[in-house]
Amino acid sequence: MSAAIVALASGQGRAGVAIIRVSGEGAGEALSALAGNVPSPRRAALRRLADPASGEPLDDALVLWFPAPASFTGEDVAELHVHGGAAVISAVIAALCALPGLRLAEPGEFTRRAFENGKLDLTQAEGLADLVDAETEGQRRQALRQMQGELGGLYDGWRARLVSASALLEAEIDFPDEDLPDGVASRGVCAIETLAADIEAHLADGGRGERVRDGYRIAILGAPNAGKSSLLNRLAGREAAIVSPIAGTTRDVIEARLVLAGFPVWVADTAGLREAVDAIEAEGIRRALARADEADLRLWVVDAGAPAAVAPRPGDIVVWNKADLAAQAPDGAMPVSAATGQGIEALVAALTERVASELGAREAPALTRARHRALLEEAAAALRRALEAASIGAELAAEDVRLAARAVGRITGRVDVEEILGEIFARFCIGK
Ligand SMILES: Nc1nc2c(ncn2[C@@H]2O[C@H](COP(=O)(O)OP(=O)(O)O)[C@@H](O)[C@H]2O)c(=O)[nH]1
Ligand SMILES: [Mg+2]
Repeated sequence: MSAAIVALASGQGRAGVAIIRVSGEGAGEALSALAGNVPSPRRAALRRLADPASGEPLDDALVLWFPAPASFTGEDVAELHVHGGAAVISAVIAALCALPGLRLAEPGEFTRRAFENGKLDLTQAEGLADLVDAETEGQRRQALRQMQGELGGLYDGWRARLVSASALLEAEIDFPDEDLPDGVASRGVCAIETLAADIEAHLADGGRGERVRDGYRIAILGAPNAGKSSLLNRLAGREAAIVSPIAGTTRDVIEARLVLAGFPVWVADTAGLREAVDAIEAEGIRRALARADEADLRLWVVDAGAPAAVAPRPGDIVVWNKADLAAQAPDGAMPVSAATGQGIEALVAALTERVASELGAREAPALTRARHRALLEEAAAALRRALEAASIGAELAAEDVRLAARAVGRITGRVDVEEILGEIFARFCIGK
């Protein structure tokens, strides 16, 4: 067990209750130094806390004792539920840190110890970080599934299958002239083909899990004066973008964040698409087109009073704006009036349905991070090489399968992870 660390585990600022956590060697002594005798494991007890140096009473608190290994970190853990005022918290933390061997925790240090003690794998630690950051229902659900080990279980399963496929190939290397049971090597090749297909299908999920974390992106596009900025303001419910009858008003990309179907959504208003009159507008149009390219969905706004041609891609939505002024919407376009609000509810319903169908939960857990994507791409590339090499010789193939297993193992932290640990845990806040 490592030396004990101390931190505020609950949020900063005034609150009814604040939770101070101590983990490591000496946590039990620290608890009894402040609270008298240690309560029975995992049972809350009311105690008068006092400063061990001066005897000065600090607070009345609920205290809990989680002896190793049945604790969050896998070490001895004490929790002090004190009154959530700044002076109480700092006095209790100061009294704890004055005890020999205790110090303040670094960001993410509790979770790092939990990982090092095998309480969770790296994907679970990342899921925990996402759960703490989750702002919408969809984010909470995805983070919870990941924290509960669904994604890590999938990757560990792949790693185990890769290890046994490489064993089948190695059997052929080690006993080339002996009579192996029929088709040992070809069973290895077969297993690799299936795994490569599974990994590639997971990679080709359109970034669903990453969208749930970072937000689904909608770009509003169309001619100047079509009412793009008015539409953004309608959707956002506030004056996010400047609206004016002067064409070319919007030049930069302006974004508003919405929550649709429980998922974060970024809606971007852009400069109107036309021949630019100056260099700044030209840059605005360049940015608009770049945003259109990255977006998950494009809304093409057409001015019903002066319809201009638009270039929707399959799946894009055409919005027939200023329906209060003019003619029937053409087939397939949604009539709205950003000015009066007419048709906005139907548009929001269509967007909600789209976001829900693209990001909504599936059976299989989604890929959630660029870190996982990079390692899986490495694994998939190694498997493609292995399949090519298999026709030449088992040695080459076996080496590539081992590389693939290593890459997948690094996602959950089963193999050489030291260098990535610092990066992951430093993103946590202190006390987590
Ligand atoms: N009558 C009517 N006018 C609108 C509507 N939407 C926008 N406008 C007006 O059209 C002009 C251009 O709007 P704006 O949102 O700045 O267009 P953008 O250049 O596409 O961003 C402004 O004068 C708006 O008040 C609408 O639904 N009906
Ligand atoms: Mg505008």
